[in-house]
Amino acid sequence: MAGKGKILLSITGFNPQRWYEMLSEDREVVLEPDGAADPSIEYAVVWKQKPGVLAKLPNLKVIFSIGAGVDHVFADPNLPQVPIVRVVADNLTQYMTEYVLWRVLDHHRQGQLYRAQQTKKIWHEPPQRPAEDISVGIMGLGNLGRSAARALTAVGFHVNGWSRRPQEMPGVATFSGDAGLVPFLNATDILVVLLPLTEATRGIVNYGLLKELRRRNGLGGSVLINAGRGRLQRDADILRALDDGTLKEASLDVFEVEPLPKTSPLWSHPKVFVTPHAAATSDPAHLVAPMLKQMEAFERGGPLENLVDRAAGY
Ligand code: NDP
Ligand code: OXD
Repeated sequence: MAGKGKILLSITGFNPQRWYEMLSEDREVVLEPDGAADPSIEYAVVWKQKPGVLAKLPNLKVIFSIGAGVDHVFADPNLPQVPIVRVVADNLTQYMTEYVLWRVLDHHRQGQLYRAQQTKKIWHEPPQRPAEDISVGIMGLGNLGRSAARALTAVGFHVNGWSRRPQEMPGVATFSGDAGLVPFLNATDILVVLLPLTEATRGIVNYGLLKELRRRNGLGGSVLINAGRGRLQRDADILRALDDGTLKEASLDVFEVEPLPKTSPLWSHPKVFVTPHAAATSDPAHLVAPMLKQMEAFERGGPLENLVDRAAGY
């Protein structure tokens, strides 16, 4: 471990034990508050770090987010000006792709209806339609959005994608920027949100946006699936849209406030499927090794991969 930069592990919201054990196999790791101002700390591995803790480190060189999203890192108003590396990993991408496929297929194959029928012992077969009749629109055609798009096209869905900058993707109709948003929504039956939370995207999934989705379709309405971030959406607007028929159903993995308060009507809404920010878990068994590899490469003078663009906020 001699000569290797020390790591500060700063995690809130869950037990960091497994991350601590695995990182410690290679380098010295300190947990707050012991290591908070230690000059030998060169790396920080974080999830929702305590605000101000990183600014105290005089020799911090790189911040590693243990998630793909980095809004939790930027929430710190005293964030030091060092590179931020985020997670881009096959394992995490696979989890998210599975989640998106699962939710899209469940809505497409009318899971909600069959579950309701089963509770009443109703034997009734509604009409079926092929995947190719349904357009799934993915907001956020990045690492996770592109993988989900590939899986959905392989099943036969028509797929639209929306991104900040123009993108090309075989088999996917792509839209970008403010000008592309309404045309993208107007051509979408099932909306999948895989955007990062930034100043530009906060609250974007609101009633006005949901109104633009295509409702006259084989599904009998439009569907929202959000696995990006909760503060991309307005929970109250989703409830309003579900109650007035603007939305047929929703699958929500993320919420404005997490954990979702027990008083939220989303918990018991018959048209809502809730998961607890569990679409794609950051598993240290898959993510620690590439993180340590990056630290080693960085110490040999190599470039960092998966860097966050601080100006864009993701
Ligand atoms: P990427 O950075 O690879 O992709 C982000 C995509 O969003 C890009 O296509 C980008 O456009 C687009 N985008 C960003 N800002 C805008 C904007 N203002 N307007 C239009 N498009 C925009 O991120 P990932 O795919 O790796 O991850 C996406 C998000 O998924 C994460 O930020 C995180 O919040 C969430 N996530 C949720 C998890 C969960 O368990 N629920 C697990 C993992 C991630 P462009 O291509 O032009 O850059
Ligand atoms: C992530 C997450 O950003 O799990 O990776 O939310």
